[in-house]
Amino acid sequence: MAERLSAEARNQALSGLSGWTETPGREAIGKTFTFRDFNEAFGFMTRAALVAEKMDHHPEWKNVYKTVDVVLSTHDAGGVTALDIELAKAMNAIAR
Ligand code: HBI
Repeated sequence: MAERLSAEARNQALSGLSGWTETPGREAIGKTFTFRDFNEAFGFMTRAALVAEKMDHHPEWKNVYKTVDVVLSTHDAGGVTALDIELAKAMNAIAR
């Protein structure tokens, strides 16, 4: 089971994750991705979903037209773990 990161480990990891920030009021990290249109946004979600499934680690996300709001947290650990950092990195690579 992935271990919850300390605040400083989380902030350290965030410094290498462009666009991701701590989620106010939650032990989680979040980012809003904006794409050219819905097609691009949903294509991103499709690819990210396959990575999440392979990791067995899933995002909390909301899509409105060309934006995708993502929140990552490890429910089992009650906070942010290396799994969230790994999935965030993968999402940034997909959205590049
Ligand atoms: N995804 N983000 C996230 N956090 C979890 O704790 C989690 C998950 N996907 C599957 C999963 N846990 C399973 O291992 C069960 O604990 C639900």
